[in-house]
Amino acid sequence: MKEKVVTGITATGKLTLGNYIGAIKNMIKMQNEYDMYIFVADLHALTTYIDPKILKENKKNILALYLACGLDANKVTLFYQSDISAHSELNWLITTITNTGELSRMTQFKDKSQNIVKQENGTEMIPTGLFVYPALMAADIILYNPKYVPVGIDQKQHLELCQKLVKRMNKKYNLDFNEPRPIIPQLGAKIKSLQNPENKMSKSDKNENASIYLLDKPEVAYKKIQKAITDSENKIYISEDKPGVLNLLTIYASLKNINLEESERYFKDKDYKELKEEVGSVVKEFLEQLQEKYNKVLNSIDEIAKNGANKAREIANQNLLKIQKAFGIK
Ligand code: AQP
Repeated sequence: MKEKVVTGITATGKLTLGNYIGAIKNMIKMQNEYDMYIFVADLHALTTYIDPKILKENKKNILALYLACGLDANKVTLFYQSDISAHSELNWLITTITNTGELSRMTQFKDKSQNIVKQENGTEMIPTGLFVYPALMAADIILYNPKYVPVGIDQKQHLELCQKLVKRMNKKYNLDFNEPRPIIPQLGAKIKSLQNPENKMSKSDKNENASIYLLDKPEVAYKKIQKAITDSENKIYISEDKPGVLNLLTIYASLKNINLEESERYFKDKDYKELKEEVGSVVKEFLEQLQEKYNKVLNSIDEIAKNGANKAREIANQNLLKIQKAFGIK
């Protein structure tokens, strides 16, 4: 029997090249070997005061992009998180075994709570949902009892907390759920912002030039690469001290399916102008092909989400019932 794998992407915005290289590409590589449950995390997106109309659009875009990038609905189970009510139900149970100290140590909470602040009657509001995000993420995972969870580096801390919570739940309630292990891509686990290469490329970055969106017009994406921040040395080699150059080398390597050293060798005698032109062309070509497929799959996503939810619901409900019985509420 194939090992189970669970993973998802939050519907907070338009997907970026970082989401593709750091997450989706890995899912595609794994889809023949594993029994994969891949969802669109729309409940998680609500932690950011998102406009309901935009959230609705994002959900569909992400599902269509999963398919356009190469996920095959006959091999993997694709669904919207909110279609399976077990996610919300288990979330509550998980919060009862999660400590506030653990949640307040999450770096994503610390970072995001500085940005996702709403002013109401002059008071700053940070949503409780943002604070308990890792508990919902743990529920998302536990419901399918996977062995592995593919994530980018930024989600590693949340996954470590999930392992801790599974251990705690198993011990306290005499259960035997797997402590899920992360699978982190060797290349591109943290694609950086084009405008501030110290930070990761993020779909909710306010600066449009910082991220390549998978649905950017290809020529716009090309221009963004030409504007990418590098440094003044004009020499191309791998170094953590040259995050802008390293980022472009990584993007090139990932889209060309070569390793970072090969990418470095290829650009060794070239200058930054040539680097940006070549990376820009590769990105442009990638987006052209992707968007052609995207337009073809748009009509099929509702049916795919419905079938995926039916399959996911069955497993999720079975595991939820097992946990509810152990907790003493069923
Ligand atoms: N820049 C990145 N490089 C590599 N991997 C990345 N991921 C996200 N950005 C990069 C990986 O994509 C998966 C889905 O992420 P998510 O959308 O659920 O949450 P996130 O990590 O918070 O992604 P964003 O784009 O930064 O979203 P916002 O702006 O909403 O916070 C994860 O595996 C993540 O590691």
